[in-house]
Amino acid sequence: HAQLAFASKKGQDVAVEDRTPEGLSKPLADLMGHWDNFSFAPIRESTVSRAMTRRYFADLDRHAESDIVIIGAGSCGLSAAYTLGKLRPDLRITLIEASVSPGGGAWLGGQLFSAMVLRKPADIFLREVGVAYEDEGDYVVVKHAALFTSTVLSKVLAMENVKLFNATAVEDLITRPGGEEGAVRVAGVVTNWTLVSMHHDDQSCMDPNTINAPVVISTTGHDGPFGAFSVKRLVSMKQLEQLEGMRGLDMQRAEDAIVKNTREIVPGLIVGGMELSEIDGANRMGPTFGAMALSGVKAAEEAIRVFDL
Ligand code: AHZ
Repeated sequence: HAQLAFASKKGQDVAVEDRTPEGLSKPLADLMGHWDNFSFAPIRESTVSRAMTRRYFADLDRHAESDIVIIGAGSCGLSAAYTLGKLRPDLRITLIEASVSPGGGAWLGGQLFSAMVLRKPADIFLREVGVAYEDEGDYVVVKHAALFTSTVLSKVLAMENVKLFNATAVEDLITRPGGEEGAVRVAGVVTNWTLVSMHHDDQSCMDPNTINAPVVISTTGHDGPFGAFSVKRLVSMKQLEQLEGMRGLDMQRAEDAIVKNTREIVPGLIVGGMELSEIDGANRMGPTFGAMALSGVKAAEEAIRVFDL
């Protein structure tokens, strides 16, 4: 029998259960067909509230001092979080996503089509996370982009040292004076509920919250309603002269450029994924995701290098 490990009783981690020949766990199989006398264990409403809020506030408290913050949980941010979480279980990693649903543009393969295309050698990342694909020679195809995203997401969420705060927008960067006159290094992020961020024009005085971290990875995508957040802020705080602006679509060139250029842009701030194209004037690649996965891997590598300095 295949066995399943899962959280069961309060304070206990693992119960191992037998499975039926069809592969269902025995307790689930036993439940089926017995719905007439079925009822849930008792609950009081406040218990549910406390179960959520106690954990959330403990997480806020713990992650107020993080080792690495990742802004944006799209395909690049999730790949970075996965790689970092795996390589460095000793680090406290905070993933902040403005949308309620993490995943960015990686729930569909392109337009409204399902399949996700990744050019080799990004198949290495698919094997790493355990996502099946069809091998088409120079490229591989995952049957649904949501399979890629949900798999990476589930692995990241299960990591002890990673916390995702979704529905939370990064509104600004925390900075400290850098080495040269006028230069800064990034030392964390300024956050707010996304719905609050969206109402600064019609509500007054909704001050944000903060998270300190010596290393921040920004993967907020190309410019748009939510995108290119950190690099636009670097321009307004005079750390970048101007953004080159993302260029037109050229799959062949775009993906190599994004991976190659994934780097620390100002001390303490690493930029990956399509946000980079706005700094460097790189092409977009459209619906092929290999560069997002591998830029995430490289951003994680860079973050560890900077953290260990
Ligand atoms: O919600 C955004 C998305 O989930 C999130 N985000 C943006 N601004 C944020 C902020 N605070 C917190 N201020 C923020 N979160 O960042 C995520 C970016 O995901 P994405 O999928 O847009 O970017 P990516 O670089 O991971 O992947 C790009 C995928 C693309 S775009 C493209 C093209 O246009 O040609 N081709 C590909 C493969």
